[in-house]
Amino acid sequence: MNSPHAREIILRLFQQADDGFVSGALISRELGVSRSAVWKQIEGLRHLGYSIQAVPSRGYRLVDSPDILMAEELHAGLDTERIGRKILCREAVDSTNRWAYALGEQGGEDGTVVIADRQDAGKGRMGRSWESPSGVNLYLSVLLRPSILPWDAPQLTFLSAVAVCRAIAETCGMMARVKWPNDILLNGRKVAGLLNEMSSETDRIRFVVLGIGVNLNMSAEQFPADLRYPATSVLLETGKAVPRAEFVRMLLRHLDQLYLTYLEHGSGSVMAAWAELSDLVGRHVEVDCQSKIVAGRVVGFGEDGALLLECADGRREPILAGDVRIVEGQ
Ligand code: BT5
Repeated sequence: MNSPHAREIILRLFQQADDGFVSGALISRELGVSRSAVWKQIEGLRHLGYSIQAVPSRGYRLVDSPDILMAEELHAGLDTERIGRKILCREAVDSTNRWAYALGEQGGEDGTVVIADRQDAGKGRMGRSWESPSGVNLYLSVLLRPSILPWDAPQLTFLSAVAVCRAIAETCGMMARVKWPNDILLNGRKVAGLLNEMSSETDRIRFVVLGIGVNLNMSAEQFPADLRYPATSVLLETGKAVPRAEFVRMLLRHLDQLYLTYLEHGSGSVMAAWAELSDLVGRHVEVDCQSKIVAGRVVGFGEDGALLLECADGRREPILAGDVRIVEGQ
């Protein structure tokens, strides 16, 4: 048995142990290897930073886990149906979206999740970049192959947004808000960004990549000075560090549930959950659509995810993409 698979089994046994102890005999039975091979696997886990106590006649006990993102550990506690059946983790990549896109082109399966500890060229929208230091945050992309039409793909951004807000709420009890189309704000500051990319033919999606970046434990000094909007991390808002592996599992569970609902019942309930997390309705905004700036009052969101604006002349304009700025004092 290869080491990653053996480690996944051992970590799962630790999670299932009532009193925390797992006997060497049980591990050796589950892995189908000798007791000395079990000891080697335990040493391998210790080498990765796991603190494991060995007590004669009781077995092994997991005392502490390192804050690393390792596919085996993520898998060990995951019970999702579609998302995360396959998880790949790397220490550093240019961009997890680029990695997932390449997997998509090579025929990678629906629900594959890729995660990096650090990105050297993390991507934002419209050629912008995403600051991605190591050891503190989450940079994750999901490869999906939904049978939906290409023009419905923007709806998937709302799905990731709701999943991120739910995972943050579950982690720290604070309700994050969404800012159309792809920002997640905590106490009014950007804590996460989403970037979806798609490969399609005229009326068929080949695959979609959902890119999710969440600032979990980033310190104030790690943010660049020239950010477009005020930014923050969960740690900065709550004073408490977030165990990253636990956060990933929560996020994947929410994504999975929302994705299954979306595939079965369409975008309605996802859009409704998203709209509840938004505080834009009724606000006066200016939207920079690159080719033009449109000003108006937000009256709602279309089924396709468009922002619906009522302009000064009473005309209603749906906007599919752009940067929103709230105009104060109106
Ligand atoms: C986004 O773009 O918000 C989408 C970010 C998506 C990042 C994820 S990480 C995993 C996956 N793989 C990738 O390569 N990307 C995705 P946008 O709305 O364009 O915001 C980018 C702007 O936010 C930048 O120009 C900065 O001003 C600011 N920014 C950069 N890094 C940030 C950070 N870590 N936290 C908050 N703001 C940041």
